[in-house]
Amino acid sequence: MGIDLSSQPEPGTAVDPLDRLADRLRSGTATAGVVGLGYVGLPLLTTMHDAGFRVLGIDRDEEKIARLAGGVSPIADVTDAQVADLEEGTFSSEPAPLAEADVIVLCLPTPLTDGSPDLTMVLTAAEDVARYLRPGVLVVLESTTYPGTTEELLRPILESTGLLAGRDFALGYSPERMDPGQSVNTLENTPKVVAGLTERCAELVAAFYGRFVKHVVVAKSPREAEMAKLVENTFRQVNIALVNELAILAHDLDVDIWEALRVAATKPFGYLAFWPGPGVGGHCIAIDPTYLSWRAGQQLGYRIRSIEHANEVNNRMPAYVVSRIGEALNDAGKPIKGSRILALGVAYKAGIEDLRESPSLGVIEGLLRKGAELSYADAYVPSISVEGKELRSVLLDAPTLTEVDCAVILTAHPEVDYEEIVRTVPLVFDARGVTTGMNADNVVRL
Ligand code: SAJ
Repeated sequence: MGIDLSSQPEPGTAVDPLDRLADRLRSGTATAGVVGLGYVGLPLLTTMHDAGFRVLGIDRDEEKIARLAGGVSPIADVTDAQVADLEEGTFSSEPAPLAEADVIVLCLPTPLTDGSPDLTMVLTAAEDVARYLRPGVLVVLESTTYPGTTEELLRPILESTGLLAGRDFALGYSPERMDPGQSVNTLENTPKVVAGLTERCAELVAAFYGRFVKHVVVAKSPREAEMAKLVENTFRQVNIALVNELAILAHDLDVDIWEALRVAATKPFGYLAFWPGPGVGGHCIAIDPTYLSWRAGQQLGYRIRSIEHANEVNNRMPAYVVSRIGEALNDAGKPIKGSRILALGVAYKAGIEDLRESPSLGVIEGLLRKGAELSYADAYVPSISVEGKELRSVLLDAPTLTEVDCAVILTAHPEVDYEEIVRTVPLVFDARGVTTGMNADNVVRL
């Protein structure tokens, strides 16, 4: 087969490094590296592999790397088989293999430390990338962060190498839209917002994700893409806080909030259903909106009051749920102190094992502080440590259920038989509305 000269440069002319990258993306011969192999990075790595990329997985957590190299996945959304399917040598706890990558995606956590954005892991990873950056590489940040991060923090670190973004290497931003614990919204079928520092960068980011995402949406610049992600999660945080505050009001007005929300949800336009709960967990909704409010404070001297208020309402829910459980036990003539209480579900949401920021832990701590004899059951979470105690998940069998005074539904994992819980336990407090269809006088709902 003859060489296709049309793609070869004229003799004596240097190949534009970004053209070479475009060729590799187009021909599917690019090597793609992911830095940060958590809930976002690991699914991205396996999806890129399935799309034909040679992939590299970098994570500073040596134990995680050892498990991955052994074919074991640390998260429910990626199976052991998917990990084992990756080539030998895919994983490394050192950044050196990035020297072989044509595309490098940063998927590092962006937590809050003392209420302020903590970009330490992103910036450390950027320093690692800079050590191995070459002409013709595309660097994309996926971590959720405030508008301006890619251009004002990432770009200078990468350009400290002397390479210029938009000329020697491409730089972009693309927010993650993972929805942990369910398989309907996949990486491939969820529209992916992308942005580039320059138009050329945007083309390359779009070409990269277009290899495995059905619908790529190009934003005007990284700032708008960074902002879009925070808008998405702030929307959830504020609306969850709204229904939590309305749940408190409805209780005081003797209104069944679950029934009111059920019928409200029949409105086919201009409404999106949210549901009250014991609070907001996860490393996204509970944290990301504060990045926006913090940035406003840092740059403009004012905070976003709807975000601050939503944080305050949601953060107050665990204590409110403890008070309502106390009220329900009191009505049954029992104090919290000495009552045998079984907490059902400790993960931050149904169907997953993730404990981060879980409001269930706040409720459990509150009940322990009031002297409850507390046990918990969560098939996804074998053990927790709260108030200096190590608790192990108990089996939801008859001996357990007949021994407790009260069961509290904090995270409604789908596998639990809530009808049996209601039939067997003398008092059930339901903070998730999973018993609304049951006519039982031993159930109290949030
Ligand atoms: N929650 C409520 N009431 C609701 C919805 C959620 O109390 O009506 C609570 C949940 O129990 C959980 C927390 O809020 O503790 C967050 O729930 P979530 O459904 O937002 O779940 P996350 O944080 O795992 O995933 C979200 C994604 N969820 C959906 O779009 C459904 C999405 O916003 C982001 O892709 C993701 O955060 C992220 O990574 O930003």
